[in-house]
Amino acid sequence: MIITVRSDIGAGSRGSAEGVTVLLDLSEQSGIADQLEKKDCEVLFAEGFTSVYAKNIEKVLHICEAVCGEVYASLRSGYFPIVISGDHSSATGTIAGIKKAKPESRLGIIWIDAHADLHTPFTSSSGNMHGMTLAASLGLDNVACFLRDPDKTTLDFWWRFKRIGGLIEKIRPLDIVYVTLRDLEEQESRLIEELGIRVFSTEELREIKEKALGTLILEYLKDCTDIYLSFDTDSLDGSISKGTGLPVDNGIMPTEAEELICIILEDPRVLCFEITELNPRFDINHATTTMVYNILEKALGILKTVPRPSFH
Ligand SMILES: [Mn+2]
Repeated sequence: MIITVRSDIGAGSRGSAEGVTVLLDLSEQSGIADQLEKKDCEVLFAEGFTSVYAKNIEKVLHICEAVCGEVYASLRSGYFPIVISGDHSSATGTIAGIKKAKPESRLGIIWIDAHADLHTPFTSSSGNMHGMTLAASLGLDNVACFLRDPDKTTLDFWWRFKRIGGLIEKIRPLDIVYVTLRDLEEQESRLIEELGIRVFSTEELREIKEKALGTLILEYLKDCTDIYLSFDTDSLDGSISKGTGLPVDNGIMPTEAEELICIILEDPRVLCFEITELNPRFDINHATTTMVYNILEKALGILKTVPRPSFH
């Protein structure tokens, strides 16, 4: 099942919501998603509380609650959810939905992203929610590295945001794997170090190649019962891919990303895949759109071939 989330309000710049429509349109034109159910996550843009510490937090909370509900329903109905989202804050809802559907699950997270998304309202200088996704899923505040002193209303919403789906600590730090992480702040790198989160750099990928890296990642997550794979467009090399909110150089090449994602998706423990942060407004000559669409096409191809009772 394809779940679309047309929201970009968790990002610093607008436009990634349009990326969702572009990817869905291309999929429909080519017919690759013909056999799949589609579900659009309703995104209502009523007024909501916002603050400099966590921009649009009330709306992002409601969107993520909706994503949680759709991912939960999808898994419980026996589908494999493929989430196509605007900005990466949606993944807090995705993870919450997976845990709600499978509370006993030990969920491994493969986060292919230039960024760690480990900020909180206490540490973020931008206040952009798409930089807080994994901190929320881990139930962290990181007050030790505080930079700001958020007001009570912000913290009330932050508490609700961490608690989407009913659980606060949904995942364990040691069950997260970062791939091509390369643009992070001091507060985030301290957390990664303290919590011992596994990071694979672009250099490591290039040295051992996709197949060996995929095997290494899956082996690292051997004790996890389920795996969620999240692909942020900004993991792609910023020198060739501009169509995302925060492009960063020294990233993954499109063919490397395709190969690695396919190897990971061959593991039957993978129960959800998300693709996010394609921003057509910044996409010169549709280069990034083509790269991301090709990744989606390859991923759908693999998901169709690997026996999974839930893929429809
Ligand atoms: Mn991200």
